[in-house]
Amino acid sequence: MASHLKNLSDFSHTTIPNGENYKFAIAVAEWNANITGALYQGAYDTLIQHGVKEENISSFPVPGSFELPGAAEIILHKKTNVDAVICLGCVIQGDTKHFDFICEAVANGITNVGIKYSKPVIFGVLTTNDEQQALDRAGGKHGNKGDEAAITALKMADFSATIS
Ligand code: DLZ
Repeated sequence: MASHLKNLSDFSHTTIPNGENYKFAIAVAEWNANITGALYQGAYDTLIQHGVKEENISSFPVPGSFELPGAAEIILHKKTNVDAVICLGCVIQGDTKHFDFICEAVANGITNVGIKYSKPVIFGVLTTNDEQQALDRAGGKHGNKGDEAAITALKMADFSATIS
């Protein structure tokens, strides 16, 4: 199908696929739970709105964002019928280098798990300077990045299913 696209503008409004045939796992960090709870609600509601069945969404809380790649790995290893994993977290800049270590580890870890299992593993982790920036992106003035993560998961699950 991609070979019929003639220029970049053809990519700009790809439709959001119906999710009725797909199974999703959501791993969500408990750190900054007021933010990650909103991301989770946004992701869950968006999947339901696009046809995903309730019984095809499994949810897994983990302590912090650092645990998300490991959780995704365990989920894909044990639940082989999951089509995509959505990882949700919120890392807020502090006074130490902890922020940099966590962000880099999570981004690299999520990338590597997806490649290892050849399945979409979606990076829905806010990395912000302060709590207000996170709130703005968890149902505030910049939308809800949980919704966006769910749409990405739907598109990538469908992408994977249609590649032969
Ligand atoms: C330790 C820590 C700190 C300081 N900050 C955050 C954060 O802003 N967001 C987050 O999701 N997790 C944080 N954590 C916890 C780590 O992700 C992890 O759970 C611990 O280092 C234990 O591995």
